[in-house]
Amino acid sequence: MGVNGRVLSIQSSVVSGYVGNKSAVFPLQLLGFEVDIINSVQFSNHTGYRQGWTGQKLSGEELLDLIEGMKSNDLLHHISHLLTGYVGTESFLRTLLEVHQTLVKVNPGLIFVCDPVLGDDGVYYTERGLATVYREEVLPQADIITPNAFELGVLTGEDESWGSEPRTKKEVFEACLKLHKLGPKTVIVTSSISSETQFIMAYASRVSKTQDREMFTFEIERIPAHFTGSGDLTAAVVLAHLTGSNPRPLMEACEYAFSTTAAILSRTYEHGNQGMAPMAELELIGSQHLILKPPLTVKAQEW
Ligand code: PXL
Repeated sequence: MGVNGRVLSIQSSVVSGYVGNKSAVFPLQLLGFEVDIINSVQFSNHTGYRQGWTGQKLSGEELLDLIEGMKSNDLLHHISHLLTGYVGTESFLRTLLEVHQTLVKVNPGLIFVCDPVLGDDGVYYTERGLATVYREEVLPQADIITPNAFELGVLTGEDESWGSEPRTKKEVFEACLKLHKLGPKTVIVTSSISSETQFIMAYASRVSKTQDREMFTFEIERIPAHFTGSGDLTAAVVLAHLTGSNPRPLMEACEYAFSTTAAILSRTYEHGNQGMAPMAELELIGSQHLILKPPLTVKAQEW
């Protein structure tokens, strides 16, 4: 297999376990992407552990310093994708935008895949002001975004309260349309508890240059546990199947991506890891066969 592209992945990293880059890089590499890795933080473990975590954060200046070094060695021109995930502060998010601008200058065809991490299930785990920066400054630059339903509600709501979380298919696709109008042509809603079914729901919405619209819904088997890092994994496999040198159609790319995450979560769960810290870690390495060739259990429905 040839190389599918070169992703600059700017995400957190943990020494032990699988979130952020630790969750995204291995699948991307398995699926044929070169990955240039910048760790926005390096923590001992993810932040859900009972005894806390230790580690360091990269500052905005340190990030720009790394990019400067790459630039002077002509290492930016072959970057085809920028992938970003959890960002803790508004200032670091704005620096990421500067990095994006630098990359686009060097490669105008760059694809920016942004997971606008803000929170989940009605709870913020970032500074509230981040939502405004995402909405007003980041989304206009992003090509593909992967919010969960809570983030979709926050990004499209009148205020930043979680009461606006869209729950029905109609509400979700209306919210996606609002996001398309802000910039991203592709919106993939990675998980949502639906008021209409007993499944976890996912959604994909894409507008073309001529404003034609594709919309799909996906029903995903619910696993009775919460896993950390699964959103980071999903964003990476969405990037891999939807873009790259042989992109799949939207519907198929999402079937592959959601089926991959579902298979890894279910394998992790079956192996006795029931999603309780300190064991809430994805079995990523042992699941490489599922990344390469996922059983296609998640099927798209056209909306
Ligand atoms: O998966 C999101 C994530 C990313 N980075 C760090 C985290 C988490 C979730 O807990 O702790 C450091």
